Amino acid sequence: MKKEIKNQWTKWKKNFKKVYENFRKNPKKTTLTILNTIMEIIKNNTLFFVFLVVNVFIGILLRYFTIHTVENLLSIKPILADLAIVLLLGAISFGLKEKNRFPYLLTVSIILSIICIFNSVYYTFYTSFISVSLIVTARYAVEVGDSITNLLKIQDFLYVISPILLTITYFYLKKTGRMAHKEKEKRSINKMINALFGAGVTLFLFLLTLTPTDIGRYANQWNREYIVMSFGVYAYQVNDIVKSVEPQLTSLFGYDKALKTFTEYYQDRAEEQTWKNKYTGIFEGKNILVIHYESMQNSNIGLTFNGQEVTPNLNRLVKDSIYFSNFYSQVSGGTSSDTEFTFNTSLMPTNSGTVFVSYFNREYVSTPLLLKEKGYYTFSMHGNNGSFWNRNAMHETLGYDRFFSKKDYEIDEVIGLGLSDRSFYRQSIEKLKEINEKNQPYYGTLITLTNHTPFDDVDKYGEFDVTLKENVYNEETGEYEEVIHPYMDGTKMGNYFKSVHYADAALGEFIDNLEKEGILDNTVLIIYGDHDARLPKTDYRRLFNYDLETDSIKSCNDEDPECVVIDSNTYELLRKVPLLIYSKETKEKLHQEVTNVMGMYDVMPTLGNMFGFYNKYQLGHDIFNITDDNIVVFPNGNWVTNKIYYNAQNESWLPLKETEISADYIKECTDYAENLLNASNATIVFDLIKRARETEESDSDYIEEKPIEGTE
Ligand code: GP9
Ligand code: MN
Repeated sequence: MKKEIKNQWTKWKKNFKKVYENFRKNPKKTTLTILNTIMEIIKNNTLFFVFLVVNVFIGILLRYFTIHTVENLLSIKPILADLAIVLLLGAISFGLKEKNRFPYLLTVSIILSIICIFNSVYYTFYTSFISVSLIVTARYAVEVGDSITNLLKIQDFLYVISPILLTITYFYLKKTGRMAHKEKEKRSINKMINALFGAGVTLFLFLLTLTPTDIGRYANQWNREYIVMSFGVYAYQVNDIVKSVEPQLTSLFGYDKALKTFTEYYQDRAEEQTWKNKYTGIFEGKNILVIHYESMQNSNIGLTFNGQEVTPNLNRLVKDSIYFSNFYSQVSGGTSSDTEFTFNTSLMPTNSGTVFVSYFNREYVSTPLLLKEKGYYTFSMHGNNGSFWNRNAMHETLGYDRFFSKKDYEIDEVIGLGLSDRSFYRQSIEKLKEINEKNQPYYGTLITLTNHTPFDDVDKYGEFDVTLKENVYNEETGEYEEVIHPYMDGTKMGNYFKSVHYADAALGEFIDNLEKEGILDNTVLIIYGDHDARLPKTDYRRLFNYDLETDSIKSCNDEDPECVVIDSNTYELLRKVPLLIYSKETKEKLHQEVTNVMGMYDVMPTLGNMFGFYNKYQLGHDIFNITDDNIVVFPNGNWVTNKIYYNAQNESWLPLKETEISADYIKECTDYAENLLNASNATIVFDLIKRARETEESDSDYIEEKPIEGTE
């Protein structure tokens, strides 16, 4: 091989010299000769070149259909990266016997098109690119998601053109006899070296285009859209595979860097809470009931159809609660489980895998564990299988004494995914009565189920009209007549509102029963929407910009200030969820609306201040301490403050206040977000809280064992 490379190198040098000299003498003729030679090379290696072109093309197609910008379509960076990888993969084919070449190229093309298809489908649902680390959790998404046929679009299958065109070319070449080769069984080492050289040059050109930000983001893998935009989907997937196996090989690499990140991030953290405000200790010793409200969005609150409230009960509760109206969940691929995790630990989801599934065996400082130290009994309740999201194991890790799951409930009424909320609450009340009698103080989490996508069990939700009724004067009869416009009827969002209305009625009954049973006398109720319902943008456009004359969506233009533009950034703001703290005290005097931006990771520090517990490793803040200065970081590196929503994927932003935004401000917040995500990831993946505790323990052992001076 060494000899062949040397020979090829001498040949290239000689050819290059010759071409250069000819070019100086007769540029026109030489250019023509070069073009002819290229054509000749392509003709003699048609299959290889078709392989290159189609696989680079499907990479471009994927970026276009997911990220949707023209500059993205024309961006040379990812094209170079895709080409380098495809060249490398194609080069290998020349090292194979001729008869194995086509099967090999076909297999690679199938794999590459599958990568594109999977990413395309995944992007539709999660607005992000797929991770192989999520394969273990894929079954959860399949079990609870929209039926797969609802998700698939024609464009998801365009990528099969790669293996199809390759096959057509192969049979065409075979038929026309161009495939026949004198040395059929021979490997073409020279061609392989040439192709590898081509891959090397392309890679070099690609590396020249990279900025330090590109490299940093590739290494961290938070910002998946950005990576695909700059590195192409193939390089993204390669990196994703490396990142996904990394945790399995923690002891082999990454540990030292992670430890450094962790140590630096937490080095100035106090061992105990350092601040005080008027909420410090107000609920000390009280019971806590948490309602994890499936897919409940903040935009439902106050929304009406023909004068009927979508969530009359929640609206009533909001008035008597400390209501956080600018609150975001911070979920990644682990949705419900990510929220449970962040709510209870103030850490973020990881950049690969799902914490509940991949990192359930780590050590965390959690709300249930801290409350247990204060004598609380802790439990969780959910009508679905205990194994779903690996809750059986993870609820134990989080410190719940008891997890009441499907096997503890009678499945007597099924809506959507399983046990209906009404039946779940009814059966839970019985368990709660007992706990309230025997186990005070307690901390309990109730995880609801009915209001879950795909919201198609409409018949069971009960009546809720999402049409638009209008009273129109009829000149002929001289009377007003009711005209019904379809509005949201038949849309996914319309069905969602029906489902929400059901879930709200069930919650209303539950709270009435809690009050009746006296369970709320000494209990604080925390209610949060676990994440948004992932409703299509077009449904929001219809909701806000409905043209009842034509039963269609008005297209926004500058002349219409009423028109609500729904782009990818405004959509993110609509993903807000509600958070409420409700108790006797809030009903009497503490009720208020808190409008400062807040994330799921701020709940633990905020509650900690009220109930008297503190987590040194919390990433969020007590909202009553940080107030206007807060920042909510999302798992993909995007962030939001009271001033702007920043999209780190495409570096665009949406102003939320009329103030000057400086480049320094954006940089400062973006760095803050990246440091926080890196620290969180390092903490979880490398189990560093456990390590910190063990180090502290061994340090204190050492101090204890040290002989007291002068006693020896
Ligand atoms: C299933 C439920 C749904 O038990 O918690 O999980 P999600 O799909 O929302 O992550
Ligand atoms: Mn959920």
